Amino acid sequence: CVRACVRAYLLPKSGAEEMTRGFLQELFNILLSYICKSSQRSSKVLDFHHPHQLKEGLEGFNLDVPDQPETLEQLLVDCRDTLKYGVNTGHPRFFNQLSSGLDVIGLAGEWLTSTANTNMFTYEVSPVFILMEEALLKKMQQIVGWSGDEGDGLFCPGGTISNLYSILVARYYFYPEVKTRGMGALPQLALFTSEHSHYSLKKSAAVLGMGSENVVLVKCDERGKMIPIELEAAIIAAEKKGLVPFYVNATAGTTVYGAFDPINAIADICQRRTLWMHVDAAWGGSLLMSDRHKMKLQGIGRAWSVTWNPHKMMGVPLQCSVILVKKRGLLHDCNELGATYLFQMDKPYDVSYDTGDKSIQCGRHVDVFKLWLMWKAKGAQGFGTQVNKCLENAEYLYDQLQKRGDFELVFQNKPEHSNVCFWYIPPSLRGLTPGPDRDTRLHQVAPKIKGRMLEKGSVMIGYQPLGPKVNFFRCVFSNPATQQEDIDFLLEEIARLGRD
Ligand code: ABU
Repeated sequence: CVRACVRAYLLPKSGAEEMTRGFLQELFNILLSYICKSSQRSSKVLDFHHPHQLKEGLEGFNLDVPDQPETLEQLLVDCRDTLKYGVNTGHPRFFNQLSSGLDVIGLAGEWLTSTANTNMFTYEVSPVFILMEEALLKKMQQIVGWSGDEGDGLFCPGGTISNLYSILVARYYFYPEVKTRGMGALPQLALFTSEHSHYSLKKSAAVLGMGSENVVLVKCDERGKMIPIELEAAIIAAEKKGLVPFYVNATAGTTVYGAFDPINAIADICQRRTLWMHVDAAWGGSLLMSDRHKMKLQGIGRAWSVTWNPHKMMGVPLQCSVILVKKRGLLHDCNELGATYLFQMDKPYDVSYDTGDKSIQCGRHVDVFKLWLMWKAKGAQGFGTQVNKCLENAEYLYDQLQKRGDFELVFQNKPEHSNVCFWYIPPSLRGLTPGPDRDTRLHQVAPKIKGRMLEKGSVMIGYQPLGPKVNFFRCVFSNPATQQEDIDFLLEEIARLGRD
């Protein structure tokens, strides 16, 4: 029926149930075959094309939108092509990003969320999801180590926005007048974060009108951890320049090295100086689910706010990020504007459940349900097992790299998170004396291999330079489908693609 119908009608047109069922069934078959293929090692991670090739319309895949409606059959072809030319981030050999994998329960949650198609601003339109958000936030606050009478939070569109919230509420906590009078009423503020921390801290300071240059990047040790005495020195130096320090971010799981800042030592400094203490655990927060690894975040309960992204190692479909704020009511007071068309105070229920005014958004996507459903399916224990598996994979890769003569580790220490950073040394560079000439040539190796990797589509891993270190690969594990055979394949494939 779907094939025969041109300009077919779907629900809500009356009598269109059959047509709707047929269309969605066909779509479901496309999705199901993609899902089944996505974990098969024989399938490619990606079928790469340059932007101009995709724009030219490969095999009739047309990115332009028409004036006249197309057939349902064509829409299904478009859906198939969209998946075909995309990247299979659920593939066990996709190591490119901190978020990967394809969790079937999470996916079911996302489907239900879209079907419900509602908005998180008020209890009246999202009664169940609002209460789920409350329950999950409470659970996560408890895991962080906050007591039952403290803690607030929100699900946010990504870790950058969660970090932005932390700065927003910190500034409001010390200077509530900023809400009405703006930055002109405030002294020149300074924020502190490590040189390995995520760029969202600087971006947020720029967005909030505080200036990215007023984010002081504190020196790290060789392993990428913030050095507490350098923090103290940086605070004193900023004060001498006339700036007013108010906020410190400690990173639990840096993006490239996967390093954990010494949270307790940083918290001591913040406590002594009455500075807002945030922990960006966007990447490392998942380790709190593992009895084996949670001690790496020791002291996180002392933070005044925490970012935690379940869409990373907990495998929740994008996006699922949380900002937790210890002081209750602060998010609301900071952001509340009381739009009377939404947040009427005389509604027939407890309006404290209209949580929308805690947010800087008006419309807010339901990100909680997929996490809630996955938590039901796995239990906290299941997430812990998942995290342990990812970290075992990282240790396995680290061990293999140590054994091989054609790779070099960027730093020698065992991985603390699932990040493993390394160079591939092609035959022509082996035995060369370290120095600028070797560095210049080594810098070109990872991008060259990456180019060949994309063309072949067999595996995907990212690279970057960092400080004085020339381009190196960063492998990260967050997909529970990845096995040791995939790690062996990765190294062999890099060696194959990296031949001079
Ligand atoms: N900080 C967002 C994720 C970055 C990454 O996947 O590499």
